[in-house]
Amino acid sequence: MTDSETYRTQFLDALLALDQPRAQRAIQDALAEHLPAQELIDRVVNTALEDVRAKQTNLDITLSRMYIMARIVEDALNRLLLAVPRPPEPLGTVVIGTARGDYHGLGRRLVATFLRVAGFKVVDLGISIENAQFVNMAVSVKARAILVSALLIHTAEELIGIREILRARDLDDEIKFIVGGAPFNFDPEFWQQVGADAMARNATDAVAVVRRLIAQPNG
Ligand code: B12
Repeated sequence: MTDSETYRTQFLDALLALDQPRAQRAIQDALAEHLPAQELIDRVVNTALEDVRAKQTNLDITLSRMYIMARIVEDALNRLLLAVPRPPEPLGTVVIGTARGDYHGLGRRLVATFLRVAGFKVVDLGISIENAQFVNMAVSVKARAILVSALLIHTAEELIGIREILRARDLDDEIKFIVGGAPFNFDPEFWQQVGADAMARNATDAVAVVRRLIAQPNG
């Protein structure tokens, strides 16, 4: 029996070598050994991603390599998603998207995938989304939270508009507003300046924050 640490090393090596078939094999072999999918997400994929993020922060990884790695991680998570036992009812619906004028999509897609794995119903609007669109969609699908990814400082600053719309429509209590992305990781108090209810530094923390703020069965 091989433990998750061995698969973690195999997965990370494959990731750093940009070798998608080898990364897939590590995940498939681990599943064939009956390691629980949730354990593989936490101990294999997520810890490998943290290593990669540390290297990215030290500028050891180029942008194009980062892009390929994020796609490999997304593919692994989508495979694991199929193997994770789902709660009998969705834990709640959330709307996610990237801020207007912002074309960075990798972090948002990872957060969306982690939330789906955790049992939330996720409506992903994609990139460059207007503030009003977030609120309109949240109302229309009865979402309990709006999650916005912003990687550029100026697109993050504009998110105060979401709080203004929520307040004007008296939706502050019903719909939580959560942000994430590089500017919020760089300045740990910035989320408050844009009127958010919370931020999270990574996809695992995003799940914990959403659980804390909204989790209860509502479809
Ligand atoms: C890859 C990348 C790109 C790619 C994006 C590819 C794509 N399809 O997504 C491309 C090449 C397109 C790009 C373009 C640009 N980029 Co760029 N990019 C990056 C880079 C290197 C990595 C971002 C990334 O994908 N990381 C990997 C993912 C997995 O991590 P993440 O996004 O941080 O997401 C995690 C957390 O932040 C969190 N999270 C993310 N979103 C959310 C949302 C919620 C709700 C929650 C709770 C959590 C959460 O969880 C995620 C998973 O763990 C960053 C550097 C950085 N440090 O972020 C620069 C960076 C964001 N880019 C930057 C810039 C300047 C640009 C350009 C303006 C460059 C140019 N001159 O054209 C353009 C802007 C285009 C536009 N209008 O959007 C700057 C922004 C600086 C600033 N002060 O605003 C950065 C910080 C680089 C730098 N140090 O200068 N970029």
